[in-house]
Amino acid sequence: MPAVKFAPPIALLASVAMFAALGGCGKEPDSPTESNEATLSGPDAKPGLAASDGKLVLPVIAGRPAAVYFTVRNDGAEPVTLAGVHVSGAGKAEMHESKGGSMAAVASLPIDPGASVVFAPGGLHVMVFELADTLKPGGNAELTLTFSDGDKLSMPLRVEAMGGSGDHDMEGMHH
Ligand SMILES: [Cu+2]
Repeated sequence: MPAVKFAPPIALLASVAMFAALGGCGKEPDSPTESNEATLSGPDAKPGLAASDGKLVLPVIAGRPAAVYFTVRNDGAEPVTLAGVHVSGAGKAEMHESKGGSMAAVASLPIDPGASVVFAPGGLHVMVFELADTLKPGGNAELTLTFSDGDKLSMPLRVEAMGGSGDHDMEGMHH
């Protein structure tokens, strides 16, 4: 019977060196997407999907709907279909798409493998109704995406007051 062989020490040293090199690899420390994506490893993290840059823009006039913007990327091998949205602290949230000055509800949204979908002013957005008054500028909320297979993905939202000129097209377009 041959004696049990131990892994050559050189392999161990090599992996230690590699770990050190990876650990030292410089990433921008204050990148906002980094902190957003860091929370996606919880129980509500759908495998293969990454969401980032989430924000909730409060209406100028209380009682109006807010808008949520974010980016979601499908890094998986299969297409997925975004089928629903929920925002913490809000009674109702819907996917909408602005088209030529009006907007239409979006019931479901397919995302191909390798594709990103950007919810941004003037295009796709989540319209948020019945806002709790706990949602204040500078605070946080949570967006949960539900997919057609029942999987969910949650991401943090930074709560902002409506400010930049790019957001003004939301005003007056709802009831
Ligand atoms: Cu809308």
